[in-house]
Amino acid sequence: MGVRGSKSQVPILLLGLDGAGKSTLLYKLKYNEHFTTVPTIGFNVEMIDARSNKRKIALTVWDVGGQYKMRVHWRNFYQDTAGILFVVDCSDRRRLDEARNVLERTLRNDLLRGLPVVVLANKQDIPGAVTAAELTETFNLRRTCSDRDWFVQPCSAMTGAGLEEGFRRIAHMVKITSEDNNIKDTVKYLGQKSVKTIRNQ
Ligand SMILES: Nc1nc2c(ncn2[C@@H]2O[C@H](COP(=O)(O)OP(=O)(O)O)[C@@H](O)[C@H]2O)c(=O)[nH]1
Ligand SMILES: [Mg+2]
Repeated sequence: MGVRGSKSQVPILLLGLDGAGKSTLLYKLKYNEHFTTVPTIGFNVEMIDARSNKRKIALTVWDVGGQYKMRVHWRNFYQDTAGILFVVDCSDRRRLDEARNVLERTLRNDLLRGLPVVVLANKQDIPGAVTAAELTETFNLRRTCSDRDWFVQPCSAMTGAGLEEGFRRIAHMVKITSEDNNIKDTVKYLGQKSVKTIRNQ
């Protein structure tokens, strides 16, 4: 099944600190396998089939490296974004503050104003991981996200639990403008990358 067709391509940003599990969860969702990931230099891009209400859409998920030196590049991807997935390593309590600061700073960007956010509370398979409810409190999301739709989804990129729910959630939240919105360059780019098979829901 081709990815272009008449389906709307919806660009989603996948953000989070390095080591949060972004690459792992993309591979798990797409190939249902555990890949050995290497720190992402630059970015990964994957297309995930989804439905937004009754419409078939393809989420174009940009996984931009989370390492400190890559974060300055995140804003280059903001322009066409329809929604944000923010991944948090819930087993690493020492970096929660850093994750929170990065999320807050990101959401302050004008280009991302009002866009829906799903926070993926990842690594729930690890005993002692911060729960979705705790994360909501710690990140003070009711306040930080008061001007947008938001949701916290517990998940494990390792087992796959909660991943589809998280992606389904963002798919429902995004606003699809038109078939030919300004993401043609993205599609062109992906065409060159010869995207392989995509999962059917
Ligand atoms: N136990 C556990 N480990 C995970 C999970 N998600 C990712 N990891 C591990 O965390 C490390 C960083 O993952 P990676 O996907 O490279 O993070 P990224 O920098 O956000 O892309 C890797 O060793 C993964 O195997 C999870 O849900 N549970
Ligand atoms: Mg990565």
